[in-house]
Amino acid sequence: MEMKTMNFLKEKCGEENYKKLTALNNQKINGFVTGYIQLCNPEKVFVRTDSAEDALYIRNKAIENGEEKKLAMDGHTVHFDGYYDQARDKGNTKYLLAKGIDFGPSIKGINKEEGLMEIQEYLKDSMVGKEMYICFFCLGPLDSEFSIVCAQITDSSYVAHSEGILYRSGYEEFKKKENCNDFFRFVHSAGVIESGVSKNVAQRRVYVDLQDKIVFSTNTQYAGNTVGLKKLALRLAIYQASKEDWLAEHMFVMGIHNPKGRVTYFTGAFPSACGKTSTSMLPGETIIGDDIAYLRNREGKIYAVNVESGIFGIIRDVNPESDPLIWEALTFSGEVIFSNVLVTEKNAPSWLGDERGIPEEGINYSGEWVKGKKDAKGNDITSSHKNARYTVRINRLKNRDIKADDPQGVLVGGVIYGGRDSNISVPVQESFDWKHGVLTMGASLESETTAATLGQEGVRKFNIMANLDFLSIPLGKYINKYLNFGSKLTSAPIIFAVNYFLKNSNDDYLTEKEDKHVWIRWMEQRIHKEIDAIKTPTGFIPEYEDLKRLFKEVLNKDYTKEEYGEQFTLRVAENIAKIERIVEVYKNSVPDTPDVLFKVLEEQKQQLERVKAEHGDYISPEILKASN
Ligand code: SPV
Ligand code: MN
Repeated sequence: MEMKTMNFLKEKCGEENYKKLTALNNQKINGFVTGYIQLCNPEKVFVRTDSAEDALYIRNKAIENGEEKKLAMDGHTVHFDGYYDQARDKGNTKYLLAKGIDFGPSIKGINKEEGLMEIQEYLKDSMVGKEMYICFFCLGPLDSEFSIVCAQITDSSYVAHSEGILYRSGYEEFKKKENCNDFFRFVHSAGVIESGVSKNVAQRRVYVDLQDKIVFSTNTQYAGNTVGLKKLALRLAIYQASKEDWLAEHMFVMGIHNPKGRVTYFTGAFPSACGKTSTSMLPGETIIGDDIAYLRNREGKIYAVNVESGIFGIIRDVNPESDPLIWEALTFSGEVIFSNVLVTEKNAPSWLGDERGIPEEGINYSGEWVKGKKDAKGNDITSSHKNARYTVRINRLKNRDIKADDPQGVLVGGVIYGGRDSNISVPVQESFDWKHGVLTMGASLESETTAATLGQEGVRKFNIMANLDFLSIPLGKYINKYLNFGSKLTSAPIIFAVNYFLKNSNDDYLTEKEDKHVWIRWMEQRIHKEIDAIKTPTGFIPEYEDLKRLFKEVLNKDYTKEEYGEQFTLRVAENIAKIERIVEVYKNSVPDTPDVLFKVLEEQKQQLERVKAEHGDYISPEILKASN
């Protein structure tokens, strides 16, 4: 390091932090840190090593500076994001693209020079009077071919604290990699803080530079926009994976245990707030991760790891009956950050659907709150936000899988795609093969929007592999990548589709929240070829007798033929209309769509037309079975 830089860093960081930083012996890190200290101009700098002491320092800072407040229970804190900063901001998340590069209309880009200038302007002096935290983490297990080391600069102790819970520490990993210059970088500033929240949300920006593997985020606090290692890193990882031979997915990883002790691992991709986390935590099964997975081909088989070590989960509807494991982690002492919940007069968190009743008043993301409070536009302010969250380590869950940190990953037997679909697909079905699953289930995924992103809720939207929000390569390329990945497998996992949100014509849900446990146990038996299934134009569906047995075994419920008939009726017209919508999306906005997608969807449509001519628009599973 040049003498000038050395002296500058020493002066800004202080002796101790300077030592921690330079012990890494990493030129790129030194340059990175120096550059952003110069630009952001913090009052102080803190370097986080992997020590418990450093983690505690950051947690204490969050409490000291008011980003988090202590709750009554030991280890619990609450954090509030601004009223208009409660979800991922898709509109202001953009890729910095060189002139002439375009990812197609589904992926937002901005001219690189222009975007860089804008964001550097926002970051300039953004940390005056604040402390800068420099943190090192590792995506994926330590010492693993899956993993990627990362450096995060932030002025938010809440962001740094969250990352300490959500990710494996990576300071020592950086040391081991000796002067490595290939890592992900994140620079975040919450910008001007007023009453504890980012003031200039109108200038909220998340800009992603894929070539330099760096993401900038500013004027926002919500973790989905700020915690670099989460969705910002996923965007970088998808790009990197596309150049190498692996996949970066919006997927849980979990183990399903049959009564004889056999364990089969599944990954599952669902859009936000569609049951991904609660599936991964099913009691009696084991969790590896709930949100992001890396998948690699080893000897013709897929292996997966959880990129994270904690959960940033939606707290709405977490209650002792439906999610007993996380309920326990959230209602006993131990480190938890609650965000955007209501804080009661007893200084305890309260959230929608916690089955303890909504208090009359409290403190929430709008300040002091009383029942009936409305915002400036006259809209009701809910006690706790619909996208309120908890941040905990996975090891707080009693059913953490023993292979959760295995650097080899786990062998994947099944891949699941799910969306919020009120009137088309049956609760569970199995694809005919990898290609059919990828194209008709993953690449054709639609889901009704939720509070996890800004904008209107309940609007049906195309969401390829539940990963559209994070895609950093053109869609056609992504599909081809999946197909190629599959073609190199000698033993591909089976692809399934689930739908937890099917309704009848009275708008009532046809399935219960816990029924997902039965669907996944059915998939487990299908993978091991223990049971037959009924072939339909859209995939294989369960036989009644198998579900009846599983409902009894798993949930101790009597499952009737009427329920089965209603749930597994093939809705022909709805399925045809969906195919037509998906074909339109690809035709109109995905210029590089592979032909095979149109071919497979057309074949499926013709099959549907054929059965429609014979049996009409709604075909019961009995009739489907009889025509097998
Ligand atoms: C999601 O919205 O998919 C999440 C939370 O997992 S966020 O960090 O906002 O992406
Ligand atoms: Mn997610």
